[in-house]
Amino acid sequence: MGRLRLIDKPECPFCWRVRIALALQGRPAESLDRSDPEVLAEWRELSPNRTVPVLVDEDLVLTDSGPILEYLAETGPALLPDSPRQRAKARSWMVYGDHVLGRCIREVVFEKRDKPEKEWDQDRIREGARGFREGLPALEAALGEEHFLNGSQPALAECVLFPRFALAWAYGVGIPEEFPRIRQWFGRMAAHPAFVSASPERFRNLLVDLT
Ligand SMILES: N[C@@H](CCC(=O)N[C@@H](CS)C(=O)NCC(=O)O)C(=O)O
Repeated sequence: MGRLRLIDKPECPFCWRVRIALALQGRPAESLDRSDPEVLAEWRELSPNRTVPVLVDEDLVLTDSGPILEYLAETGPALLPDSPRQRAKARSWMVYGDHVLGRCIREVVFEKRDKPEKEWDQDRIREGARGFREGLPALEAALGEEHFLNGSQPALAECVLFPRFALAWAYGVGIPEEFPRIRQWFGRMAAHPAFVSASPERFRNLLVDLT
């Protein structure tokens, strides 16, 4: 396998999860910011579904973070456990990350991101934050005594979930005190070198403040 290239957008949670996976695997990859005009032209040629991330491995071009993460897991270490039961569980957490947490927190991010505060739709923000928090008891219960969802090391589920929590936190939706295991788990990731290096620059300083 040659050097991987990732067509990337720093704060996109789908790109962010791929960067974490690459960092956890210790796999060198070139991150190409899609906003660069040359990269944009290449992305238009390579991405039939017009989304980032796109992973290029020599003549193999993969679009969508789902297949990209599966490919990384099948061709490198650290992302998926050996047991089929545990693998299926990790994939279930990915769906939870997108359908429960992601769907709610994007409402908050989209509402706040490009508007002055006085124009924010507070109902939309409240509703997004409420939905996000309603999703947390299931994760709190699953974390148990282990440091991470799949044991002592972070893996695929954390790649997907961490950006959702980091974005939530940066946009004013923290983890309430009634979820101590999630708070500790998030803190462990925020201090982990792979998660720090994969985070957008603006977030790196915030994460340092947190730990
Ligand atoms: N299901 C896709 C979703 C990717 C996605 O929606 N990416 C957004 C950025 S966060 C995107 O490319 N939007 C269109 C654009 O930025 O031009 C995946 O998992 O990769």
